[in-house]
Amino acid sequence: MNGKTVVEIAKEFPLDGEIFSCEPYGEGHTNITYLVTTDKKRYIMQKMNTSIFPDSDVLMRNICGLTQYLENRGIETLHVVFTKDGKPFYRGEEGCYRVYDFIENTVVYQVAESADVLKESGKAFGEFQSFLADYDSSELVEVVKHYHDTPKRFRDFLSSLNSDILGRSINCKKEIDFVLSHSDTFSKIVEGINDGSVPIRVAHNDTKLNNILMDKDTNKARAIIDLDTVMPGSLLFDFGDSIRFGASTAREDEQDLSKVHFDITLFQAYAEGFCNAVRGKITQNEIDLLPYSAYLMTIECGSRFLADYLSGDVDFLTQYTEHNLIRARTQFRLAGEMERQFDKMSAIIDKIL
Ligand code: ADP
Ligand code: GN1
Ligand code: MG
Repeated sequence: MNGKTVVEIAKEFPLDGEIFSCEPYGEGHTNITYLVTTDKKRYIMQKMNTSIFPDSDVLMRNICGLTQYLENRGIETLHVVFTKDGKPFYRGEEGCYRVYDFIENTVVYQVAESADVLKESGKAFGEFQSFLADYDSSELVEVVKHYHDTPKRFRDFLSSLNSDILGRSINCKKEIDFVLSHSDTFSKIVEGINDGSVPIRVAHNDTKLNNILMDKDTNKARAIIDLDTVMPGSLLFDFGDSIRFGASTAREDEQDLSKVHFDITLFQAYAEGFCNAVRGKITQNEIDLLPYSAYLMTIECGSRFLADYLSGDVDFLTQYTEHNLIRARTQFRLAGEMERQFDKMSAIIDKIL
């Protein structure tokens, strides 16, 4: 492709020092992330995913507003580096690129190494909910409509299945059946939002454990990142998605399913952190739906992975052909185990709140 190299693009930003490397970094599924190292500082540069977030201007306006708001309140957050000509991102024939300061001395977990790590992340995501409670949501544009509209995600799944453009459905009959046989359980939260029984709040909407940076020395939460999807939503999406990813004994793309289990101790740890942070603000109806939200977010994400596998891997970044199918399998395994432990989850929540 013609156009600038990633190093040349990085030079569009007023970085401190001379660039000596620009390498792929991290395990996000959406944006293409690079670690840019100069002789003085480190930065994160991202090729923004303009197929999922087509309006980069609006997206970056959301992020700048939000990070400014958090920074003004002394909360550590992403710091956007503007281009040399004063723009929040670079746009060229190569695509759209943005730069953040690298938040140093932090770690990101792809799997919860201990219950304490998960409890700490629960506390941080719960507090994030509270910090944003007063954020003027008219400042936030809904950059992706129907993001956690699970019945719509199901319809999208059906259309990928019907098209089956690569003939991959033959490889995943069991997984397809799992989604189809659970489709009557998908609408509870969206219905609650529509009838007003589930309040709309500013939510992060993508609260997996690798979207939070923890301090290397203390293991305390430092910053919540990946703010692309911060939009009006439900607290239940945030709780549920964290459980989906964090209360698993294995990575999201573990190929050996015998290693993948929903761990009720990890659930309890996250629930304690999160619920204590939203105590007094969460409504009884939300409390009652917390266990279901974990199950729903897990099955929703599994259906999205499977739909993307059927559609030829267009939404999620993948490293190999079956990657999305492998991810879908872990999600369905977890969702199945959650279904069988609903009562235990409810008892834990009742005890905390
Ligand atoms: P995606 O939207 O593709 O998930 P993220 O914004 O989550 O991309 O970034 C991918 C990974 O890059 C994160 O999981 C984290 O490891 C790392 N990362 C992103 N931003 C920063 C930052 N400002 N400082 C340190 N690490 C970061
Ligand atoms: C994506 O971008 P990332 O990796 O943090 C996805 C989430 C999914 C998640 C599954 C914008 O998150 O919705 O839950 O993968 N983000 C987007 O791991 O679609
Ligand atoms: Mg991410």
